[in-house]
Amino acid sequence: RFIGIPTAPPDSILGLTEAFLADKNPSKMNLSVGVYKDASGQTPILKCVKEAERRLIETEATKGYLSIDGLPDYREQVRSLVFGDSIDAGRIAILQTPGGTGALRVAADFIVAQLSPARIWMPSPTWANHPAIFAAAGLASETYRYLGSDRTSFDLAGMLEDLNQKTKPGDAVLLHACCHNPTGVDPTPEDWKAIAKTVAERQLIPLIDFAYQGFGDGIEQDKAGLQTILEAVDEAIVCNSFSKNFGLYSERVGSVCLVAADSETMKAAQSQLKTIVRTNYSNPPRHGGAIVATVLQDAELTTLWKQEVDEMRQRIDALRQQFVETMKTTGAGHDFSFLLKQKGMFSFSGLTPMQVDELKNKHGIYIVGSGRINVAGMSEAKMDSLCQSVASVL
Ligand code: PLP
Ligand code: TYF
Repeated sequence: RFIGIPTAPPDSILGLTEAFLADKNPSKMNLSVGVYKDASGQTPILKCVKEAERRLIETEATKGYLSIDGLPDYREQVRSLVFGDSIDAGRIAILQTPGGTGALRVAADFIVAQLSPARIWMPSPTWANHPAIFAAAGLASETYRYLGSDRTSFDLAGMLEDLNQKTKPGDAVLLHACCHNPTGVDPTPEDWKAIAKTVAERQLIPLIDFAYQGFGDGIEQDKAGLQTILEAVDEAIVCNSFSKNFGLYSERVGSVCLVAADSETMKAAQSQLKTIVRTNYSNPPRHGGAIVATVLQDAELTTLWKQEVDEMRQRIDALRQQFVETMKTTGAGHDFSFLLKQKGMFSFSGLTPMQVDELKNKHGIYIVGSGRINVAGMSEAKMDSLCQSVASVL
């Protein structure tokens, strides 16, 4: 019977947007969910995407099913964008998935089906959906230390100690390729070398979540950590997403990429990944993948895309600076300059759950309970009022 089914708790991040929409405060601000907004507060459709869509409308000849692993042109572009020529294409299986979330779920199902009794080690903290996805797939998860006790720096020593002392060979380890969600705290290139060495020595399988390529230091630069890992190991899984860097949030486009030691192993693993997709959503949606492929196959549109990603990243950096500077003028006496070192959309502000609650209830400012602020949701025009509100709860 349906009667008696208990109500599930709302998503800790998306649930806040529901509350935000219902809030009648005229000066409300949503700095919770990780969505980019421009100066007018809109989440724009990129110009390169609009142009690709215009071309697709003219040329698209069918809405027939895609194959289980998606559009071949899309997969080839993902390979080139994420891996370049550093790895033999015959070792990489790529499947187009419904967003990065779809990729993570396929990866988790694959680990459970083929690598049991593996566990996955996640950074503490991590995106709240990570443990939820792994639990839904039946994949046991554990955490390793990531954020330092000062809440603003990376605890490399803690991470390595946990991986060295607690993991078993064959366990998976979740790594954020760049723009760590929720902290914005990323390893340095030197840190990545030490992480790669430990991952290889402990015979761990890296599951690299690459949802923010281009939002850290740049499209090419943001691959550095992933490349260091792939130089050290011969097996890995990479989950990428085009939600943020193409602004294709609702089109649901990403991919799960499996790197194997040789092409025979890759083909066997690929067949298993396809089985998982077949029994889940059958095959991916076409439109988002077709847009990404159209842009990345065209030199002019690719140039435009890179400019648009650079613009988004530079705007976020500018907002970070403006926030730090404006906070200084409030007289709150709290230095936020650690935000300037953080990468991507998010920053861990250090605000406590009580301060977060007060911001919401008194000022209509919504940030995630952990104190995570979506910097990409701030605006130049509302910066003063945001900083006054933050100062008043400090
Ligand atoms: N991984 C991380 C770390 C994320 O923050 C997100 C955010 O949305 C995703 C994966 C999934 O992205 P998508 O919206 O493409 O499913
Ligand atoms: O962390 C974020 O805000 C983004 C968006 O269940 C998101 O990754 C948040 C929650 C969720 C799905 C996407």
